[in-house]
Amino acid sequence: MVRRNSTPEHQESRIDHLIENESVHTEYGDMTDKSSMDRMLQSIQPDEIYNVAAQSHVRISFDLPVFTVQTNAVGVLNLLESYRLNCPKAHFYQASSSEMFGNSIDEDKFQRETTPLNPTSPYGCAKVFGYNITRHYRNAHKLFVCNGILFNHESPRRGANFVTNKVVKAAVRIKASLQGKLELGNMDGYRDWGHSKDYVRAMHLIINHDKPDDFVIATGQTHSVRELCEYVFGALNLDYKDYVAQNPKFLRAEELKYLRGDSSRAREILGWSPEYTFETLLDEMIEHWQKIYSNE
Ligand code: F7E
Repeated sequence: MVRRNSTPEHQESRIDHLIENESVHTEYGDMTDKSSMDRMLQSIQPDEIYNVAAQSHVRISFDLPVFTVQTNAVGVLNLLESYRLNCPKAHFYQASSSEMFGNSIDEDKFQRETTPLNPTSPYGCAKVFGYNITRHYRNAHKLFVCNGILFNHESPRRGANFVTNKVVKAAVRIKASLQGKLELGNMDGYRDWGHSKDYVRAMHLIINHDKPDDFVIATGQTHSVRELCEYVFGALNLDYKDYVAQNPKFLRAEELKYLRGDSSRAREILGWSPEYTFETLLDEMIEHWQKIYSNE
């Protein structure tokens, strides 16, 4: 499902290679327009539905709180209703998020399926609604719906306004003398960063499990944004302290300070474990940007 965009060349540019192969078929739709989902689900009758649609940027959700809630919360309800009425035999995956935990941490300093949800952003609040309404549809209507509670997942395809790709891209540009400085927000937040390929594999395992359930997907390792900078600039033989400055415009009205996920249930029940580490993930991202800027 693709959203209409005023410049057609940006509509599907990130999946052009799949569309050219004809391995993907797209239709216009929007999470705030239930009629678009009815049309699609009636005609396609899918076996599996993955809802990964969202206004996914946490800081921007403070600027666009109503849009974020309409898309990330009411949008999930639109899709669940359309699914319930048009193709209830399908399996349904809801992209829930570690941002739902907010500043709630268990005594052993991990977050897991039983950790209370205490969100600290409009994005997190909307995701809590999406999570709860998905569980409600499972209990009330006996549908095969599940939540993956995914911690941060990254790859070279990550948008460059999320911190991993922002840091990697800037460090490679600084190394190539294409840029002088990098401005960031809070450098003392901790995140549990994994690779999107590992996490998409987990989504597929969750939706194909023999019963619908909710699972935390995380690496179990946590690093601060400062440590991220240290690793990335260090890999390029640079000292991040010479280049990184704080700009308050990247701070959030309420910061989520610490995330570290315990994915034992997914590891035991689904047999999932990540192949990438923090370091191999970042090495792949560095290599990606080096290839792009070596041509300039
Ligand atoms: O921030 C800090 C920022 O925007 C990570 C989304 O996929 O994961 C993602 O949400 C950390 C935070 O991701 C900058 O304050 C410092 O502590 O890359 P991020 P996020 O907010 O954790 C969750 C699981 C989702 O569900 C979301 O959809 O980095 N930070 N300086 C910065 N972050 C950004 N973006 N830009 C900065 O300049």
